[in-house]
Amino acid sequence: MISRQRDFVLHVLGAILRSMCCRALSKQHLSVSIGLVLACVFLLITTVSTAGEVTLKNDSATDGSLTTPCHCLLAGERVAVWLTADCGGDIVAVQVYWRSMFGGAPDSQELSITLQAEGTFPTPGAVLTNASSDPAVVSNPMLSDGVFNEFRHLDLAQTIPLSVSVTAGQTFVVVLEMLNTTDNNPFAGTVAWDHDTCQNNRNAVFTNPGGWVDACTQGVLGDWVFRAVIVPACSSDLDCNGAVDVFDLLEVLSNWGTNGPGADIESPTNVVDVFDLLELLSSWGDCT
Ligand SMILES: [Ca+2]
Ligand SMILES: [Ca+2]
Ligand SMILES: [Ca+2]
Repeated sequence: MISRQRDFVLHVLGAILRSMCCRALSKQHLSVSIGLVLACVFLLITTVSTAGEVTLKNDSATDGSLTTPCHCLLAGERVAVWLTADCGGDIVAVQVYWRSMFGGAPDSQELSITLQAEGTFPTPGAVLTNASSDPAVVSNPMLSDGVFNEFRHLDLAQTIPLSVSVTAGQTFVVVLEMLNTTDNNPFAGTVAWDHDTCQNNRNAVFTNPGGWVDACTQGVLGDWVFRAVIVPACSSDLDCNGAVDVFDLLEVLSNWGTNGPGADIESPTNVVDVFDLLELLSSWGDCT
């Protein structure tokens, strides 16, 4: 009897607390007491879902209209972007923004998109390998005008997932090899650059003749809009120190209620809220 009464009291208290949590947290009030936050954490811990992905990029293009298409490439030429992984994890997708001058270009099938080692700028290194030791080469990518074209498989039939392991601080190169000529054809889809300068040692072109050259010295005025999507090995390790710890907790709290991209580790995205806190706490400790 005593046990049933205790369970009943706990059940009622839990319901009251959940109600308080939902009201307080839905208003994004960090002023709610620490005790209430901790109680909410333990009551809501079962709602944690999978961690998110991180997109690496050099460019600042938030909109395709804020790019310039480069109608400058011959068949067989290549465009390369150097990206650096903040934390270790797996590259699971690459993205290429593709556009024509006026829009409405037909889709273009190009030769390949390859992930390569850092090499020595402006020359990329060896081709990286997939988790199953396949060369990390997306064959015959189909690129559409005016969108970020994302590739998550190595083959057109989409049977071989892209999955390349990288370590924290590792630099790698995304290389697109052209099958079609876009030089002097503003109606063709092609690669594009952003509008706030071309960063050193990040953008290259393989010219024919000439070989690998720094794109910034060839009239390219911005960063190529190529990106890589990574699933971090430990998404809650916000400062990449190898553990989910108090530094990461402070980062979440200091970004509470904002869209702080450095602390937005869990859906809903674009807001740092209790779900990010729960994800962090559920993975507390050393990254494995
Ligand atoms: Ca730029
Ligand atoms: Ca950390
Ligand atoms: Ca979030």
